[in-house]
Amino acid sequence: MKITSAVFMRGVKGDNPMLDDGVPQVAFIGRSNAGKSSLINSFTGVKDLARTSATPGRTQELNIFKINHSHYFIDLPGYGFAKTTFAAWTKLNKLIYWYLFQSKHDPKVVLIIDSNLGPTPDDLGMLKFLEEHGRHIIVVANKVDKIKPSQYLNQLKKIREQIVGHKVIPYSSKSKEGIGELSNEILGRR
Ligand SMILES: Nc1nc2c(ncn2[C@@H]2O[C@H](COP(=O)(O)OP(=O)(O)OP(=O)(O)O)[C@@H](O)[C@H]2O)c(=O)[nH]1
Ligand SMILES: [Mg+2]
Repeated sequence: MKITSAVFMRGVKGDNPMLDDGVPQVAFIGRSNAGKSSLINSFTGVKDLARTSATPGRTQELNIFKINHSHYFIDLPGYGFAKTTFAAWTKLNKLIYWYLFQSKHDPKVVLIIDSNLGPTPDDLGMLKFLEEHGRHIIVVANKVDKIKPSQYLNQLKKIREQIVGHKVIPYSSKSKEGIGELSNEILGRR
């Protein structure tokens, strides 16, 4: 489906009436630096829609974007980022945990992993939690442009062996490889 509009609505640190207005939500989660915000920018074609950074820990709130007047994309802070104070780390993890598992919101979840690293223990733990909570899960192996061409097939095979029971979409925010498949999964075919 073509993206016709993508607008930043607001950043929230907890519940907000906007999240109750019935617009379907798609949440982007993953380790810090996995490329959640970059994926939103490349997917929507709006370069600086979501703030990105080479330094992990950039996204600190639930950032809500409205896509095609039909969906909210929720850019979440990353997990597994320890280079901050324990208090700040705890607060961010609480926010992620609340939104995904304790609130009444039931977003489609796009779990983004770094395809060069493969799924980390944190990623696999998150996947398990999501499964236990019956979430609709889409797994994206991001940054495939960074895999050596000779390693590409083998690396994806290794990732797929660890992500059992889910489709894994190879993606690159740089080259936009995988954008069609991801669009079908997130927004549906047209
Ligand atoms: N080569 C390459 N680099 C990428 C890709 N996606 C993201 N990056 C880079 O990875 C870094 C982190 O990207 P972000 O989008 O800020 O990551 P994030 O997951 O939102 O990080 P936090 O907000 O800190 O949790 C940036 O330097 C991006 O330019 C990709 O597909 N290919
Ligand atoms: Mg981010």
